[in-house]
Amino acid sequence: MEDRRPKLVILYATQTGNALDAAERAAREAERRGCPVMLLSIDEYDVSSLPHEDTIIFVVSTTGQGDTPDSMKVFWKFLLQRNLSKHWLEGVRYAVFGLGDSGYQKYNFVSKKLDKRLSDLGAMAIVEKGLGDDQHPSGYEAALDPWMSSLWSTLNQINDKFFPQGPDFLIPDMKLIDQPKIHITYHSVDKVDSQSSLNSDLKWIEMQIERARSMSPGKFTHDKTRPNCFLKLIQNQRLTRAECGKDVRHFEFEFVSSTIEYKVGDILEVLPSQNQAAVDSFIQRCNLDPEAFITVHPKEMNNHLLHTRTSANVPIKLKTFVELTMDVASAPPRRYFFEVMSYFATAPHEKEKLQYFASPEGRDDLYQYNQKERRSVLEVLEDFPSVQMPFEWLVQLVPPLKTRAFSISSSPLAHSNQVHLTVSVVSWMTPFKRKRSGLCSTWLAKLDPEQSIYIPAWFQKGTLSPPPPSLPLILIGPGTGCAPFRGFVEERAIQNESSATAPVLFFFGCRNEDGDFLYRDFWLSHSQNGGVLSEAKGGGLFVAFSRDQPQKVYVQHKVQENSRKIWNLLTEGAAIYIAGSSTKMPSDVLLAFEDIVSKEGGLPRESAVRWLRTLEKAGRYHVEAWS
Ligand code: 2AM
Repeated sequence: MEDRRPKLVILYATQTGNALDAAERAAREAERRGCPVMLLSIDEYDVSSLPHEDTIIFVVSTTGQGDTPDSMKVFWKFLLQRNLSKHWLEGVRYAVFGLGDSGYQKYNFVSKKLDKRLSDLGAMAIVEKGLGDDQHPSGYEAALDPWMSSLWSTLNQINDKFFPQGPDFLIPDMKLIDQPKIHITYHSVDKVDSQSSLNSDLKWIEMQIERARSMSPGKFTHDKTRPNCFLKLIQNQRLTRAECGKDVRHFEFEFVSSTIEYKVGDILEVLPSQNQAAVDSFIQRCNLDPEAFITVHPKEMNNHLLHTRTSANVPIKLKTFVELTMDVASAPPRRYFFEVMSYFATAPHEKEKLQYFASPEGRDDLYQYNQKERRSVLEVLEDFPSVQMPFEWLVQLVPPLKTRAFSISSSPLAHSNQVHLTVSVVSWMTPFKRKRSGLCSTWLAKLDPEQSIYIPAWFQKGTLSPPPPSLPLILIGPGTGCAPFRGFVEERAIQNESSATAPVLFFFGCRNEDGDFLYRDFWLSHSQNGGVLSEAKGGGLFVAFSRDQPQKVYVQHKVQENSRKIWNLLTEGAAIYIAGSSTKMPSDVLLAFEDIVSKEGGLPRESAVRWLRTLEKAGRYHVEAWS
């Protein structure tokens, strides 16, 4: 018999995976209420079919400085077309949930503008848009839970066929719906051994690159000039003194295979390796056979969500699969992991605790236990010893091992066969004083160039587009924010050998002159003897040492002190580039520029704000911030 129930279409646009998690949760909750769901990444949806939808749910995140995720760009461009009539989406019902960070100026910008545009095109919002906030003590889920419950009851009012047994009815036995979506085949060792080449490390790493590539579909496909590659580490040098409390490293890598083209301001993504002991403990804890040969596939071939959990078509050792694809000792698992664990717990008190964690009432406690304390999968499993999860579930739910992105700090003109990174080795204390450290930076910092280490990596276009030599530059890069500007200055210095280049002002900030003045000699040498940052060339180097005196001095203070110089350069057509690891820094620096434009340009504040916005639209105000 034909299923006449309406199907709920859920589209998500994600950059880091959080919007995907939220969308998957909404899909699961709808399915458990008996409603069929079609869950798609927004770039897999044909936007021209929007007017034919009945009800459509959007879960979208805002990235960087108010940007749409990469996967949403085509969809958004289509929706912005001027020739779409204001009746185009009449009769279509929709709901929007946004994920953002209120620490940023353009908080949840994408969900807000999507909501407005859908409504301008005649669609009708069925619930008020939900705004998830990373800054909330229990994360975006604090807003997701109430938004979803109002969504279910509204959908039920609109059409009671959505939920045949009402919005509060849940299919009781999760097994009815929740079967792992992964299939694992175990291969006999004899057969595998005959294909000896499969055992080579290189094959495994290639597979891993393919896996990471599939994690961001579209990102890699068309850009032939920035291929993925292996890099050989040739230098690992600490740039900071131990007393300053920071460990920032300079890494140099050599291209192994072909020459690779990249540009200053580009990004390098690096795939970290996991701690062997942690991988072994995980395998032991889960009673797995590390030597078994497996292939892993999603049960539904077109389930792209699970591509990240798929092995190549060749059998791979279980241990290698875990090591290369499953983040067992660094990333905290999602809420759904706890829910599935509760199903497999055999000790009653563990089951009860896990069920509480997975319930709306337990959400805040789970957030503290899991996200704030950054408990890894391995630690969580050790806390609940009665849980024995089948490997299929683990493969599906353990967070995938992800690549990490860094701003490139070299110019290809200065180092034809190399790429350099400037990396802060991340470590912090959780509220319960547990020391945590960043997986990739800690791993990189321990690598020894003598040991001929090859790492899988690939190049991405950065948001800081490379400036032509004739463009005057105002660069603001405190801390590791100086990374791309080291590349800019190296490049300018070489260009300057053949013909005169436009002036460059560079503002750097660090804690102490003696402690963490990154690349001190480099900047100083370029600011002397007619270098590109020298006064003789119309340039300048300005450094704010925040902790060398009782009151804080930051880059924005140095910017303000040089307001006349900056204004003159801006009127000559200069571009502003800002990079750094602080959430607040870019907005504080923007305020300083507003002051300058207002003061030196004699403009009221609002006009100064507009002036800078025009600068941004003209491609002369760039920001790259990371946390
Ligand atoms: P602090 O750690 O002493 O506060 C690089 O991290 C430099 O950026 C440090 O000197 C740091 O100072 C400074 N910094 C921290 N917050 C900032 C902000 N909002 N604006 C500009 N610089 C900031």
